[in-house]
Amino acid sequence: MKNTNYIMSLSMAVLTLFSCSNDDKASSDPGTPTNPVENNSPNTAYTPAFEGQTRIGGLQTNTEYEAKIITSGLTSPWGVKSLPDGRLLVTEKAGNMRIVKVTGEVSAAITGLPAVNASNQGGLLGLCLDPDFASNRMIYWVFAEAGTGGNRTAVAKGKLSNDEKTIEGATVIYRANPANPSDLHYGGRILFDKTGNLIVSTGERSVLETRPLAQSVTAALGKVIRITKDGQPASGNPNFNQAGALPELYSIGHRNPQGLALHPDTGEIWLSEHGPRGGDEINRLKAGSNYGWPVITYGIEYGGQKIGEGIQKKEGMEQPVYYWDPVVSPSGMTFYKGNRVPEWENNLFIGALSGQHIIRLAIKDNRVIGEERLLVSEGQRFRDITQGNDGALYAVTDGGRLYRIDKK
Ligand SMILES: [Ca+2]
Repeated sequence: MKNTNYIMSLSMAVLTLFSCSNDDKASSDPGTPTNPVENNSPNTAYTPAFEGQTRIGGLQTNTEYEAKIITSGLTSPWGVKSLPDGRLLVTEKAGNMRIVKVTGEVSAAITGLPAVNASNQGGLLGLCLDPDFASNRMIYWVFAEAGTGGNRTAVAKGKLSNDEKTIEGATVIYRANPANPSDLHYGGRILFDKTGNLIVSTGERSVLETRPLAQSVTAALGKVIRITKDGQPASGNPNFNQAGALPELYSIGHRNPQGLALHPDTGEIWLSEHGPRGGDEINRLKAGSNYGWPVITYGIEYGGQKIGEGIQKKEGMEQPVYYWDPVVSPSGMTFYKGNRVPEWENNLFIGALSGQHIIRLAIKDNRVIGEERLLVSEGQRFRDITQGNDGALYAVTDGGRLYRIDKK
């Protein structure tokens, strides 16, 4: 009953807010929230830290848009980014990188990449292009690497050859220590921040032995790191004020963050992470902050037990901007910029794996004000989504599809 009141008062507030601006057709009007999109019961009776932190009112896109399958010929694609000419550069989990034309033609596998460990959740993961790609043709990517002591999340870079058949001079520039035999929870997204440094998300590798390392500033697991193009700690990184603290750390206390996006207006970094049973999160990153895992969480163990002390809030630990219970498994994400679909301006789009849809979150003053589920009828596990240079959204699915989503 309390939740219903939240939502009713929120929708009225939003309605009032936007009814004032309808005449000037404010491009950021996301629509009027209605009932939440989630109908299933939560796994817990945990209480949100603030109104609208979960189960916000539902939205519906009014502008006519369409989703076209460009190709179904990919094999477990994991990351997608637009090249300057509008073609898509895609990673496939087994270790291949390919270029896909918007007409659907898929290139042969690009050679020259270091070997990946593709067992279970590992493989070739996220990618990004150098801000100067048009002149230097440099690409950066994350992968699961087998080595002494087990597996690591690793970062490599290389130059796309002029004939686009190979990556020249591929070099591993960073490895997240310590290694562990687990082949789960690698994190795996990468982007350039507004200072020209690389931001990389790493997972806590899932097993009970490594899970607490998400809180350790001497381990690179369950972190966001900020490094130069050569893999060195970036200047201006936060100081965690502890002996042995890794100088590459940007934020700590993450579980398995598979989504990163740069806010187009603020330049802030937003992150998605998989929770356990309940407790998937969207976080807005602040340098030097602790995002709580596994001390605080809105989820429980898969077997139903509480995690740690079973607490959701603690001094010195950040609250998620938004969370889901039950989980939707949020993965790659991007902010939408532009007015092809006017109500999408500055909205956050996230691929949902177990949820089998694309999540649209409308955000105002760093709080979620509405949620929509797109492409639900496709029945696909959406792994990554990006905005192309033509303004359309492009999304890849575990089933091998690449979608183009745009105004009709
Ligand atoms: Ca958290």
